[in-house]
Amino acid sequence: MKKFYISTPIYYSSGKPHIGHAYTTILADVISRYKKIIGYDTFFITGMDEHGQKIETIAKRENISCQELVDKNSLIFEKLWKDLQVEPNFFIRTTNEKHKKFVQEKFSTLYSKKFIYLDNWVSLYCIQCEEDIVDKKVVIKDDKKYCEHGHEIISRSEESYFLKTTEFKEWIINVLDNQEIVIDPTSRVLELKNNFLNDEFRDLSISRNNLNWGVEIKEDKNHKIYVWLDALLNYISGLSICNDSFVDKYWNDDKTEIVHLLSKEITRFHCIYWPIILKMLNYRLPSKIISHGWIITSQGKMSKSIGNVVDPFELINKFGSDSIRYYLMKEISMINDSTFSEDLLVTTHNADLCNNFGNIINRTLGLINKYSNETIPKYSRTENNDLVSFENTIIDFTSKIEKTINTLDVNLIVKEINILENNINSFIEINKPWNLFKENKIDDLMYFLSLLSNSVKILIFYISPILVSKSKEAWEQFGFPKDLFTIIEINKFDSIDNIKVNNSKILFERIEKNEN
Ligand code: ME8
Repeated sequence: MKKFYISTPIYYSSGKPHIGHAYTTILADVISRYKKIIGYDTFFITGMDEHGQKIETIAKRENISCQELVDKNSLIFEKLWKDLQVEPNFFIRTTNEKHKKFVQEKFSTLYSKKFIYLDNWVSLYCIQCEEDIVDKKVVIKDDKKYCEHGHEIISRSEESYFLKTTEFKEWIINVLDNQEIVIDPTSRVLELKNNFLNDEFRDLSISRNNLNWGVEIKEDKNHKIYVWLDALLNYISGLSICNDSFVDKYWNDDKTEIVHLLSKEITRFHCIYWPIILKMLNYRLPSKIISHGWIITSQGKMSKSIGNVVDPFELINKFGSDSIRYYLMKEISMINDSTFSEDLLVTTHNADLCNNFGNIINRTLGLINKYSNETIPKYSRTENNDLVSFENTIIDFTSKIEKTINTLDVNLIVKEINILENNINSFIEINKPWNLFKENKIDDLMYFLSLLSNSVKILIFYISPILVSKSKEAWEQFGFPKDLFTIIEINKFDSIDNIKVNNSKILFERIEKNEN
């Protein structure tokens, strides 16, 4: 069986999740579900990045322990995934004892291989971003120094362990140039080379000696491992925590397709440092890194001080998880920044889900009830060219959609599903079953209903990774058995012969736009 492993970034436990976290995680969930329905053995991981100075500072401010803070926030993230029907195979937390041990072991390996050395670290540092800021990127305002995201930065000088990343500079440039890891969109490669793999590229500082809340270095108890080495290793430690054989199965096997999903601000850690760490540890490289754009709002980047942070829990209460999933997968570009719009979410819900998908289900069930005694007719071809040509349209769709799924371009998958829906609507309008009935062309009418039911079966199957709960409801309304829900069965036109359909119920209620 072909294998597929997909990860999201592990999110900082310092705050609550917003729509950006929801977007990446839904996207990973959707891609993983798509791969699964076309026959892959998939593993999907997400989780929490729970160490570092930011956590320490916030815990102190809230007068609770760091552990209490990360426990509290990780529950909120987990609840969000449940409410959004995101179902990871594993939810990793970097405070997990087995993860910490894994990180310590890998540090020791790197240390014994002499990829790590102790030196003095002098740098400008952003605690919010947990990263060093090179001089070029410092923004000075009113005599204070800020990073490009507007956080105030500090100067620090302390002893630190460093990873000899500079030794691998030429190697990583070659990896990126030769697409040994496919970076999507490819334009990010040039950005990485221009902005980071230049004369200012330095060895990576991987420890702090003034931090309490971090993984202890066994070789030197005065130091804690600095967040990025700890965090990046989750992609392998998570597998090993889950099952002893999973590192071999989902990582070490060259045939496993490994995909990391993240957005542009942390591309450098995933596309430069992570491959170098893997190389130093003799692990294979990921197959693809998808670095999507940001969700912004009409007032610009989301920020607490502007008060424009979009809360996914509020959206779930208003619209339900399927509509949010669908809107995000259709309207948020996987490449460029996109503006979040609640107005567009409502429009998409009404137009695509009520008037189109929901209506197709309702209409098809209505036609079966009216003309075929609530039973899907037996699949039997007639000479009617319009009907035969629609059968070919469906076959074309199923062969094409599998290729599109393998590109992992969810925007494109939704486009193809929308085309299928339009074809189904035109099929009804052009062939007018009510006329076939009036003209007593019963064989054509039965063939029409069989094709229509098959096309809807295929539509429900291929929309199911996005509309997780409504697709189940639609499947049940048709009375399709559960064991038909496989890529092999879905392509057989006679698999739903003589199935008695259930009553149709409205799947999506229209939402009135809030005019304020
Ligand atoms: O960076 N639009 O965690 P983080 C789209 N712990 N996606 C967004 C977004 C937005 N406006 N804002 C955040 C970290 N995201 C580290 C990662 S991984 C080894 C360690 C998503 O909580 C996007 O996927 O800041 C981004 O990369 C991630 O959340 C950053 O989450």
